Amino acid sequence: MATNRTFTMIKPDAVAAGHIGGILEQIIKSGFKLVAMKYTTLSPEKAGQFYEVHKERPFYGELCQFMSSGPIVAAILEKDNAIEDFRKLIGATDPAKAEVGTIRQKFAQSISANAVHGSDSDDNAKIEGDFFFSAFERF
Ligand code: YYY
Ligand code: MG
Repeated sequence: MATNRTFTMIKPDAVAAGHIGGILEQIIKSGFKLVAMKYTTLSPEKAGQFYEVHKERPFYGELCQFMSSGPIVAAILEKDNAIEDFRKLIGATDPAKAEVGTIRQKFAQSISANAVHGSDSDDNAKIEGDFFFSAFERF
């Protein structure tokens, strides 16, 4: 069954570049409601667990190192058609290929330092939200 929630992170590159406010503003103005949010860090081990599905891919080591290089913002978001609409809002993985006006086109630096995460399915949104938030930390 399709749910109306997705999970996002503002990644270390965008936090370091001062884009938390700009990115959250665009997310909220696009109709997403905050269900849960925290400013936190990922250890390399935690990043490795979060991105376990990518462990055979060549960029996995670099990805885990990057994701643990500085603070992040993790959040659960709610909107009708959340997964698809949020993927559209953030744009392609590679910001050079992202549509004009998308969050990655505006705020990302490269395919690896690409400003934001967005879940790719309802199942993963649930798994990823549960990775960061306990039941009493969300609405
Ligand atoms: O879902 P999305 O973040 O758009 O891309 P994925 O294919 O799931 O890859 C996860 C993450 O890995 C991506 O956001 C940046 C990094 N990455 C990379 O560093 N180099 C690649 N060629 C592909 C992905
Ligand atoms: Mg993905």
